[in-house]
Amino acid sequence: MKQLLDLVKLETQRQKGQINLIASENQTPQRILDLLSTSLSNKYAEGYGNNRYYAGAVNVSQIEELAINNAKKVFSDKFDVNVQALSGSPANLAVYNAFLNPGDSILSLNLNSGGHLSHGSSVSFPSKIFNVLKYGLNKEELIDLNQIQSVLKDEQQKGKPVKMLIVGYSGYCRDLDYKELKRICQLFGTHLHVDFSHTAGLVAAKLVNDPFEYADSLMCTTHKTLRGPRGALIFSKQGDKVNKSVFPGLQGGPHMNNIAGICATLIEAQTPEYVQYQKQVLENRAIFEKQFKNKNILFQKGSDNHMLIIKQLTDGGVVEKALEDVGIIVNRQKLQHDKQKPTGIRIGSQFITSQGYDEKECTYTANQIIEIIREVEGQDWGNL
Ligand code: DSN
Repeated sequence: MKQLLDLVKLETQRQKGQINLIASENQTPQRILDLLSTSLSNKYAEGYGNNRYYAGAVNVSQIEELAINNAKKVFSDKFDVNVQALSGSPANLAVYNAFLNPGDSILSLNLNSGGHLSHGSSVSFPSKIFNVLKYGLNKEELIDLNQIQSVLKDEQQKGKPVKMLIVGYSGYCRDLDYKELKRICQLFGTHLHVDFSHTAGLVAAKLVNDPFEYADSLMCTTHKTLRGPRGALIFSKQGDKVNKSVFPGLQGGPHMNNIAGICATLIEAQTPEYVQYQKQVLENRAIFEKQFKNKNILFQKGSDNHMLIIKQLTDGGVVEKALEDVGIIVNRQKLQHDKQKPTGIRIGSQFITSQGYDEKECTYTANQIIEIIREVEGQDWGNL
């Protein structure tokens, strides 16, 4: 036990002592983490509403209802909400299970363009069930709407229309034109599923485009920019279908302690302080962007969210390691034309913003990154 507790202590110290720029993590406030270790963790509550497979679920049922109501207040009251999915990948699987049949075609962003494994990558389970087609980025490094439209058209002409277009990303810095995506989907009768896991906090604070006006279904994880505990929210107009897909389709008992933490996060997301935090996330990203631009660091141009992607490295893995050696934590990122080694690194501003970083610290950190990249790549890198 001592070994275990020491390791937990070390991890807490690591998170405090290092500069964390992993774009998918956040420092969830202690007041919310405290809810994860309450008695709620002890309770089984398979089912929904007042219809549970176990007695004694009266309190946790009300907690779940509170979480659902607050998700509606933060995002949209026009959708049904499921708060039971354990995380992003199972939540996406639940959406596919609800709206697709085995063998159906889906179209999603390829991994090297910033897509996510759970959108049907060849190593994921959905790729065994569905016919997965991919789109990428155009020359301007933007999601290629023409390619999306032409794949949807080709497949329709072949007599096998694409059932679902998945948009959303893990490594992409620009906002999405949901209106145009919906227009394209409507031409081909394609379901538009939006995975806004990365930008959930920014959507909650209304600082990026609102996907709820146009999506048929949506999913977000709760632990990235949203700044909650691990979990996921699924939004749809056919809540019964999604609920059945999550339980009993794919999962057993919901993690009621996490649902309480998610509920607290959603309550906080309605406060001015939370909106200010999300604004600071964007301001801090802009500070990194300005420093990189001034020093000719090569990165995918323009960002509307918390992320930046540095590109044209010889090996993003080597830069990742060199940065870790000085206490800066990032992750290497495969980019569009990468065959073997990833030539990018991805950074995000949301974790350090939770730790109170502003202009001074971000400027200093950006310059440390620039220094390490030049040490690894040679002083002329980016100035060529
Ligand atoms: N692995 C996460 C990310 O880094 O974006 C998404 O699940």
